[in-house]
Amino acid sequence: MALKDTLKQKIEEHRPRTTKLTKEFGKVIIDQVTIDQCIGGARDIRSLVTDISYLDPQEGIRFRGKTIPETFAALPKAPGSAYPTVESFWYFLLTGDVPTAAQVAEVVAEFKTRQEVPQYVFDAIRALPRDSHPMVMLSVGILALQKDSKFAAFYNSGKFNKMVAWESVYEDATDIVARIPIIAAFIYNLKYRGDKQIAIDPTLDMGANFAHMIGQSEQYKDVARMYFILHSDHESGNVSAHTTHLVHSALSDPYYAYSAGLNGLAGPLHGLANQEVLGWIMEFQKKLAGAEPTKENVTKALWDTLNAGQVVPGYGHAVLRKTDPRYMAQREFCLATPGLKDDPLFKLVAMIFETAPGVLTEHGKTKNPWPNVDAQSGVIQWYYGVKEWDYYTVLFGVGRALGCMANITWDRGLGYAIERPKSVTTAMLEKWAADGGRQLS
Ligand code: NMX
Ligand code: MLT
Repeated sequence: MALKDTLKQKIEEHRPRTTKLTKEFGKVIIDQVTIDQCIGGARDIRSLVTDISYLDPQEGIRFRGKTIPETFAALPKAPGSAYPTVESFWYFLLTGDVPTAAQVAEVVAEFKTRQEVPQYVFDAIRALPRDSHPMVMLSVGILALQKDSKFAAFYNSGKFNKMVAWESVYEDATDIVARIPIIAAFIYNLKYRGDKQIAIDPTLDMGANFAHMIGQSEQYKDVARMYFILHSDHESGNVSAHTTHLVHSALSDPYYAYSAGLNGLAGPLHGLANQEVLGWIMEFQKKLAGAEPTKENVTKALWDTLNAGQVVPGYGHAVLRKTDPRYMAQREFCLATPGLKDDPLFKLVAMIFETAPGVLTEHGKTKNPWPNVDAQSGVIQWYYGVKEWDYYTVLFGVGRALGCMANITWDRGLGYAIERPKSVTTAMLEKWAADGGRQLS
C-alpha cells in the first residue's frame, strides 16, 4: 500500500481513541501546575500529545517506540550503506511501520517528483543581504513557498472539511521535507561557494543528494543521512516542534508553521547551540596557541565561560537528565571512523565530555550537566569540510522538518484544537501563594 493510503488507514483507526478519551475521560487529571512551572517555561507540564516520539529523561528519545540504535538497525539501508535513507525514516515516523525496500523506493521516487524548488524562492533568498544568517535564508525560503500551499488552497476552496484536511497538510508536509534540503544546499552554495550551484541528481536519495549538491564526498552521504535522522524529532514540547504545532493549530498552513518553527530553532538555547559549540571550541583552540588540550586547561576555559555569566553550549537539557543518546550516536560514529577518531577537534570534544559534567556539577546550577546533541555534531561537519559553523543550525532545520511535518500531519488527522493556554496575573499568583494554592477561581 502507498504511504498516504497506509497513513489514511492509521489515522482513521486512531481517531476513535482520541474521541473516546476526550468524550468519556476528558476530566481525568493527569498533571498539576505549580507557580515555578508557570513562571519557569511550563517545564514538565503534561499538555501535549504525540505518538511520533517520546523523550524519557533517563533513556533519551524513542522514535515510534524504538531507541536510536533500534531505529537504525530496523530500517532498510540505503544502497551500499550501513545507514537507512531519510525516506525510510519518514515512512516510519509517519506510520510507525518499518517500511519494506519496495515502500522505501516508492517514497524516494515520490520525493523526486516533489523536490523541484520554484525559481522565485531562490530569487527571494538571493535578494537578502549575503551576510544574512543562513537560518534567515532558510526561514524565508520556506515561507516563500507558501503561495503554493495545498492546505491553504483547500481551506480557501469553500469545500474545507475537517475529516480530510490532513490530506492537504500531508501534501504540503511532504513537499517541505522533499524540498528543504534543496533550499539548504542552495543557501550553502550561495553563501560559501561563490554561488556555484549544483543540480539535483535524480538517482540519489535525499541524504546522498544533499551531499552531492553541496559538493561533498561519498562518505558525507552517510553523515547527512545520520544527521537528518538524529535531529528529526524530540517529542513535541521543544521550541521548534512546539512552535510549528502552535502556529499550525490556528490552521496556518505548514509553510507558515515551519518557517516559524525554524525561527525558534535559530535561538542559541535551542538549535543554534550547535554553532555556538564550534565557536566556543575555536575560541578555546586559539587560546591554546598550539598546546595540547588537558583536563586543567579545559576546566579553566569552562570556568571562564561560567564566570562570565554564559552557558556552556552543548550541555544541559530541559528534559534529559543523562547524556543525550544522539550525542552518543555521533560519538560512536566518530570513534568508528578512522581519521575522525584521531582528529584533534574530536579529541578536544572528548576532553570536554570528560571535564564539563564535573565542572557544571560543581557550578551547581544546571539540573543536567551532561552533553546534548549539539556538543558533538559540529566536529563531524568540520571534519568532512563543512567548516562554516553558522550553517550548522540549517542542517538541524533540515532534519527537524521530518518530525515537525509528521507531527502536524497527525495534528490535523486527529483534529487537534487551536492551542490557547490560559494566562494569569502576578497578583493572582501572589494570592494563591498566600492561600496555599487551594482556591483556584
Ligand atoms: N551552562 C551553564 N549554565 C547552565 C547550563 C549550561 N550548559 N545549562 C543550564 N544552566 C543554568 C541555566 O541557565 C539556569 O540558570 P539560572 O537559574 O541562572 O537561570 C540553571 O542552570 C537551571 O537551568 P536548567 O533547569 O538546568 O535548564 P533549562 O531547562 O532552564 O534550560 C537549556 C535548558 C538547554 C536551555 C540549558 O541547559 C542551556 O542553556 N544549555 C546550553 C545551550 C544548549 O546547549 N542548548 C541546546 C539544547 C538542545 N537543543 O539542540 O535544542
Ligand atoms: C531538541 O532536539 O529539540 C532539543 O534537544 C531541545 C528539547 O528537546 O527541548
